[in-house]
Parts: sequence; C-alpha cells; structure tokens
Amino acid sequence: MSSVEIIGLPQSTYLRAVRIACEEKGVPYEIRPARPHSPEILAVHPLGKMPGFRHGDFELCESSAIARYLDAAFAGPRLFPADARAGAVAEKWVSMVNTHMDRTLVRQYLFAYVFPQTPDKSPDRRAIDAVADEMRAQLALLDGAVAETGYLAGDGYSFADMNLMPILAYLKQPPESAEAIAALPHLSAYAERNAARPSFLATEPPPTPRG
Ligand SMILES: N[C@@H](CCC(=O)N[C@@H](CS)C(=O)NCC(=O)O)C(=O)O
Repeated sequence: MSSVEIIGLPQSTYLRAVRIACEEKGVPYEIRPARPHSPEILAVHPLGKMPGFRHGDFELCESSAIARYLDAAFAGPRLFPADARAGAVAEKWVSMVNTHMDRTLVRQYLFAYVFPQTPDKSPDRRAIDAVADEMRAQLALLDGAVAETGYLAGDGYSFADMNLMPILAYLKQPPESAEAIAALPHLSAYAERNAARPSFLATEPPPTPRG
C-alpha cells in the first residue's frame, strides 16, 4: 500500500505529534505542506484544521484518531499501551492536553509571543500576564503526573507523551514558561530526556514565520 501522507505545516504541535508517532513506529511518511482551511486541508478535515492524513484511499483527521489508526494498521511499538488502565490514562492525558491545556499554553500564552495582536507585533504583555498563573498551574500539574514513572501513562513512552512534547519544546523558549519548567524537577527531566529521542530530533520544526 502507498506510504502515509501527513498534510499541514510542520510547525503545528498536533502535526509534530503524528510525525513522532510515525517515527516511533517506523512508518514511512511524507509531509504535504498545506495551510489551515486550504483546499488540501478541507479535503480531509471539515473544520480546516491540521494535520490531515491519507493512507491510500483512506483519509482521516484529528491527531489522536490518526495515532489510533497507526497503532491498529501498522506493526511496531504501541502508541497507546495495551494494558486497559494505562491505555485509558494515555487517552485521558491526550484529551486533557488537547481540550484544556492547549488553549492555555498554546493559544493564549505562546500565541501572545508568536502571533501578538499588538500594533508593533511585540509580545502581548497583557495577554501573557493574564494567563501566566494558569500556565504555571498547568505545568505543575504535569510535573506531578510524570513524577512517579517519568511518563504520563504507565511506564513507557506513549502517544500521551508524544502529544505533549511538541508543546513543551515551544514552552522552553519564552522566559516565564522556561523558568517555570526549569523549577519543576520532574517535568524538566522528562522534557530533556524525551527531547533526546531520535523521533523527536527527526521532527524538529522550522521556525514559525512571524506576522
Ligand atoms: N483536535 C485537532 C486539533 C488540530 C488543530 O487545532 N490544529 C491547529 C494547528 S496546531 C490548526 O489547524 N489551527 C487552525 C485553526 O484552528 O484555524 C487534532 O487533534 O488534530
């Protein structure tokens, strides 16, 4: 069967999570660059979000669903643990990060740096200050979550971690979040250890164009 296509921009945290999943499983893939809401994305995601995914005549969207498909359709290490409890915990963290933390950590905090709504495009201080306490609280929650085993679910690297790592990599750049992570021993060790994985190194995104 044809190789896997991942559709979207490599700067997307969700797209990187799917790439990491392919790398971890040894699934060959190609990236088809496309912007959100472009015809290429709308062909596979009715809401215009990336990543889109194609495998032969099968089209899919939503990063977690794509990871589930990769697990079921391909050999290689499991992305979601087979154990009932660890698998459910992995799903819990994917859901918690995507439905709650992404809004705080990425859309509100990081976007105030990367896509500021200020007249001169300088970081949006008001938006950063407004979300800083919540950002620190969520990072502290994650520190507790990885304290016991060094992973979000069970005792191995799962899609829950692959989904979080691209966000943590961006959060290590601006000062407030970089300091917050550095002050959290479990989370900083987790971020450093998993950033050294070949799947993570192979999926380093290019810089985000500003403006
Ligand atoms: N739940 C989706 C979220 C995808 C998503 O929000 N992608 C962002 C890029 S990181 C996007 O396409 N944003 C454009 C928009 O919302 O208009 C998934 O897991 O794939």
